[in-house]
Amino acid sequence: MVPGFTISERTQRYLKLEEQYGAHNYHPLPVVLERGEGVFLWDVDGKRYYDFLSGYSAVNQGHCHPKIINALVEQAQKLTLTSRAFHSDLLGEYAQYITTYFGYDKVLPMNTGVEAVETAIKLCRRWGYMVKGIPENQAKIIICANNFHGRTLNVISFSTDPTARNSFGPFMPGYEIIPYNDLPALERALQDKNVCGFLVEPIQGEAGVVVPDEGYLGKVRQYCTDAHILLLADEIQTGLARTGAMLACDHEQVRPDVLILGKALSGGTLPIAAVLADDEVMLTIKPGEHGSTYGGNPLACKVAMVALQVLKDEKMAENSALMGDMLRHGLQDLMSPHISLVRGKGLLNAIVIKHANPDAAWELCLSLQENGLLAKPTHGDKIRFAPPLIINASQVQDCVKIIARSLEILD
Ligand code: IF1
Repeated sequence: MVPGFTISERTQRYLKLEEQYGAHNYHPLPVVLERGEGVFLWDVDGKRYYDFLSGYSAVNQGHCHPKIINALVEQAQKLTLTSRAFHSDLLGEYAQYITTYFGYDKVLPMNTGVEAVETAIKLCRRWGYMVKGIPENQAKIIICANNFHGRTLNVISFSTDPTARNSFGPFMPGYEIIPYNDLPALERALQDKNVCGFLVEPIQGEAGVVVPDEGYLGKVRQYCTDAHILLLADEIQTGLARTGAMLACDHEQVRPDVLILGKALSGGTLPIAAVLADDEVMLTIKPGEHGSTYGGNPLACKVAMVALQVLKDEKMAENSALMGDMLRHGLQDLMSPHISLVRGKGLLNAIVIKHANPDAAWELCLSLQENGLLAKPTHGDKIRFAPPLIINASQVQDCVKIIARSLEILD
């Protein structure tokens, strides 16, 4: 166990409630949070923590960003939902705003990330039949191993993670899995004339922040164009300034045919996702053929515009690049025998723990919690370090010290 680690009685009460009445589909750290501001979170005992998860990159702008919260509250007092049976005064304005922001003809608004992924896949298949001329029901989409694109039955149909898939079948056909960061494999898969798209994370998040070789995305873009198929980029986690550029694809000047956004599109306030594409793709879906009750609601439209504006106004991509470099260098300089690898881009980072104890990463996270920093292990040995993008240099240095001190429990 982690020396000095105790759970207060107050915290225990919250944990018990969840345990008894909530489904057991998660294994969170034993911390109960009640307040957030900027890079910080506070638990029910009033203890303050650095947030090194940022709601899995939904809170890029920092917790309870005042401009985003103001927009949320003001709009909530005026109009929240019309459904798409009627127009609202904000949908057109938002559509113009976000398409101009990212340089696409049109947007299709959804709510959660996985809904946007599903939307992108539907668009891709439609385009395959209507534009490329693939015979009905033959369309194929290429996907990478170790992907994470969400948890619907269709999306887990192309997951390679047994934990996400096992005993949830039968699965949806029409997908071919190739290794990530493997151009020859992509080239081979593209020889099938029924392929209509390639769905890819520019950096694989859940896989443990796997950054592909330099030049990979650029080549992927070229291969997709040459084979006349759509490049679908899932930037739900890597987008919106997280990796030190507005989109991770921007690092290689790659423009996907279909851009998928979610998470930080609302700055962590409500589920807002979007799919962006040009007319040739977007207009293949006609009225009544796709949608959702909440997609494009006025509250979401308002919040998303402000959440995007704040990213630009506060130069969060630039800060993410600078602070990310500082964080990775700080971690490397620790020369810890327990860290076998530090990797990432901007403020999307992970360390790989090397230790005889298989629970070492979990115990390190408890130690970090004890010392005032919240991070979550994944796949047993990796820990993601992804603070809000407004973190400053002295805070990064403070965090590196906390991490150094916490590592001592593994000695
Ligand atoms: C959970 C992971 C992160 C995503 C990409 C689509 C989605 C996600 C690239 C779906 C969601 C979340 C889901 C969340 C944990 C988190 C996660 F560890 F599971 F993989 F961030 F790395 N594409 N990722 O990362 O978006 O429908 O959830 O809005 O607990 O499942 P969603």
